[in-house]
Amino acid sequence: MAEKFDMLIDGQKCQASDGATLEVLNPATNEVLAEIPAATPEDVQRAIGAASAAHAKGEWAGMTPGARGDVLLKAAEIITARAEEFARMETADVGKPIVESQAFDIPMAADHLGYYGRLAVDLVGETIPTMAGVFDYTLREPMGVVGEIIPWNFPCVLACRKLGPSLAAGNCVVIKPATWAPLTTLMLADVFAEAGLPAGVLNIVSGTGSTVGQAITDHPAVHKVSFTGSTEVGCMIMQRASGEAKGVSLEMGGKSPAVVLADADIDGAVEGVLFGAFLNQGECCCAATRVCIDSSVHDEFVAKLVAKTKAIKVGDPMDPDVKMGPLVHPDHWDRVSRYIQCGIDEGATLLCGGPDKPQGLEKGNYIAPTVFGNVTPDMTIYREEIFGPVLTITAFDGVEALVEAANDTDYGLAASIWTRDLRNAHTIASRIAAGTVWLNVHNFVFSQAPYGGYKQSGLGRELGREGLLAYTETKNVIAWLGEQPFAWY
Ligand code: TAP
Repeated sequence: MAEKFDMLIDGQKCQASDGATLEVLNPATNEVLAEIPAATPEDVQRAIGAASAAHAKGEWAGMTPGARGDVLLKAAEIITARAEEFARMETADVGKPIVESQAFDIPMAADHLGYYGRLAVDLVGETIPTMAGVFDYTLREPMGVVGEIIPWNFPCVLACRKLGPSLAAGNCVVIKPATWAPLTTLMLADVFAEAGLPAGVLNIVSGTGSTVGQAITDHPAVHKVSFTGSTEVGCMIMQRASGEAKGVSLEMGGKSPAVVLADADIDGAVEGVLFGAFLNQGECCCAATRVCIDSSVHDEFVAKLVAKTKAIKVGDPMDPDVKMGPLVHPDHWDRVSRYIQCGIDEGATLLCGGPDKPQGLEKGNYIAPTVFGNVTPDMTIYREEIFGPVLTITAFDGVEALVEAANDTDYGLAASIWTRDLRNAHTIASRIAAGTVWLNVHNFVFSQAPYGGYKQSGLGRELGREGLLAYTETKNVIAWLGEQPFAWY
């Protein structure tokens, strides 16, 4: 029988007020894995009311930063102690290989909370020299109620990426997980209760984007909406939030290039591009989806890459030998499969993989890792975000053409450069319009380093110190200390 999950409003685990639920499918079988509450707009109203009341009460923001940090550190500790349970749930829900959930997702989620737990005591203002008789300083204050909306590809990581800094800064939160993979986010209710977070400070509301997401975005008591997801929905959220001049931060889509120069270590580049392209079935915002390679090393790279891609074991994500599980949902499988067909129809060369389910894996949303050669920059698969295990390879002549190709996109989330030449690496890094540039590696993200996009990939930064400041208001306090009152008239 499908497990029934609760949401969290005002410290109480609950179902939707009208009892409505949504089914969550196991992507490996498409059987029902769980039932979650489908919150109504009134439920969202109640959650935002609870967060507003908690903010007005001031208990959380009024605690010492060290005490707030301790709650986050405790939450990190609980997740770590329950890591295997969280990892298995993440894999069952998203379809990602269990080895990835164990090695990356759950440790990184705990690391995000731990990092912001430690940083909470370091949220400091400045003193600003201005003029004689004036003392000017800044205070970093919480914004109030923050609405957080996350996607389905790294649910636990991305929930903690928002909860860590927003709670460390003293805000109260209403968070909405994605409908296709909400389970580990709902599990965080117990984690934070056990860690000692006061009731109402964190509310977790499940349901569809059009009902729950929109109600969070539109509510006047929400001071900031922090969104991770597609560029299309992110831009719509920005528009809707503009009416009340709400704060908005957006982490959105990508079409990140892997730029392979003539002097690259080709074996290293092949390994790195595989990790960049196929981690999490390619359902990764910063995935290396476009290889832009110097013509002189194209053939060697392609031969080695295709051989290694064909050897990737696709199958049951709970199998520890599997490195590629199913896509998250049948609708998403349709979308990725259509893109692959489109690549074939537009004349790219299918080097491995394809639009059909691999033999014996028809029940789940499986797609074999797919590589296209002879891809030209006008092709749909070169330009649009596919969000699946689909890699395109395009040859260019020389550094200038490669840099131009890397920047020839509406997105600007990330890029990697593969070269042995230090000077080239750093010079090109400065010329690429992307929030993260990796040199001889791809897909590395750290709690302490800022992450976010240029162009249509986003607005604002998460992680690092910048990620904490993004959940604060700066108050400037200007004091007149002169012996006589300041007088003009
Ligand atoms: P979206 O369809 O944009 O959904 C993201 C979240 O927004 C979900 O919780 C969704 O709810 C909600 N939502 C949908 N419509 C909404 C509305 N009208 N108002 C408010 N919220 C709404 O993205 P996705 O398919 O889950 O994720 C894939 C996308 O996320 C890709 O483009 C990927 O690049 C991007 N992404 C970016 C990053 C970073 S860090 N830049 C990280 C991960 C993913 P439902 O689930 O109910 O639809």
